Amino acid sequence: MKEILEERKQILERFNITEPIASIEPFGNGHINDTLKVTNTRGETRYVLQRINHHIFTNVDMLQNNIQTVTSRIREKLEAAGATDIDRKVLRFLPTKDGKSYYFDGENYWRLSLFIPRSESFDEVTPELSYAAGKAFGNFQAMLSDLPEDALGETIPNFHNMPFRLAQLHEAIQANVAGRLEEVKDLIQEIERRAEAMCVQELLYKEGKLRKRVNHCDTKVNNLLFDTDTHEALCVIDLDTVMPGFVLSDIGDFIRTAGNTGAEDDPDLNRVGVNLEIFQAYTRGYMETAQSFLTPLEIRLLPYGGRLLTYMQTVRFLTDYIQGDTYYKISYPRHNLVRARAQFQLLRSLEAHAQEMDHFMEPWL
Ligand code: ADP
Ligand code: GN1
Ligand code: MG
Repeated sequence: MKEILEERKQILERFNITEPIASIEPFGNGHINDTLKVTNTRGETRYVLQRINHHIFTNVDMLQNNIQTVTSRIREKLEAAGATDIDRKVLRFLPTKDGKSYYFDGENYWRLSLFIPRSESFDEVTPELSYAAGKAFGNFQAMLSDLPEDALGETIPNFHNMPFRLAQLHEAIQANVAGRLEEVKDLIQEIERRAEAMCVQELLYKEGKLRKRVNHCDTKVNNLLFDTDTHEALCVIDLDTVMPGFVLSDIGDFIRTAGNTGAEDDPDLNRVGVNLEIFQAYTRGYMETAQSFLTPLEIRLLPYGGRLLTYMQTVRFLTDYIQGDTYYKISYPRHNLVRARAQFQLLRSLEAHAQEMDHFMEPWL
């Protein structure tokens, strides 16, 4: 235990920190990076130390540049709007002693940000919190909407490109390296049946009917911090995937995570389904801050966004399962398959409620 702490402290020493540190402990439940919280000897959590997964984010310089661009733009906008308490509303990353935005220890890449005090994130939300989240994510997109087109790189190329994700699934099926194909044939069939309908965005883009915007691309409900006392939405975090993409990604991932009555990896499929109240509250909040820049087509497609991102996640979890679990962190051997089946169950529920959800968009059309 002591040795691990010493090792972590040595990493921290590369950054400009002088106060005495008591603990550096794992934090959060992300599937990609490793997140640690840094607490001082007075018991105050002060920093968040993250080990970047450089197998997935292969261009760490691009990644950190993106984050720098995004956080400084949001900071500018908040300052211009006369906001107070800005370090709780946008992440602040701390440079290393030699002025870099990350530290490379010869094997791993590390970055450090200020911990936002009196804040919390949730895996489940009430309609009130969902409404606040909608406003916050819409506002996030609005604040970044005037970034020049080449301001951000694609940190993971083709990240939310549905035809590309299907091609990856097909490659995994062909190779069948882990010999797991037989037990997932039913799921593959269901995926194939929906493939064409789920690749509509890329077609609309080619036809010039849909544009790309700066998106967060990972709007899981726990990537938003709320004020512990007032429950106002404070700060959008986990900025690794902020990049140009389709606007449906961001409403989609929120519905997929917050608008699910079960867990993302629920082994009990009876618990999984769409929570329409959460969808409605989120949409109301989102439309308040995003209506000004959305096109009527984008507005009409918002419920489709929920289905699309849930479908995409089914494909991604299943692909990883077939490939032998090389991408997502897993907690037990069939975890990725359980995740894929739970996501598919949610998709079916979203499909069953598609008309109602489409109808809900009418006031804005
Ligand atoms: P991951 O890649 O593990 O999802 P996140 O950046 O989302 O990493 O952080 C994981 C969790 O840690 C978040 O859900 C949030 O609860 C907490 N967290 C992250 N950054 C901060 C911060 N700057 N201040 C307070 N809490 C944070
Ligand atoms: C990953 O790191 P985390 O847990 O916030 C993934 C998302 C998926 C999500 C599924 C870079 O997000 O795209 O939607 O898991 N991030 C990356 O829970 O692949
Ligand atoms: Mg996260």
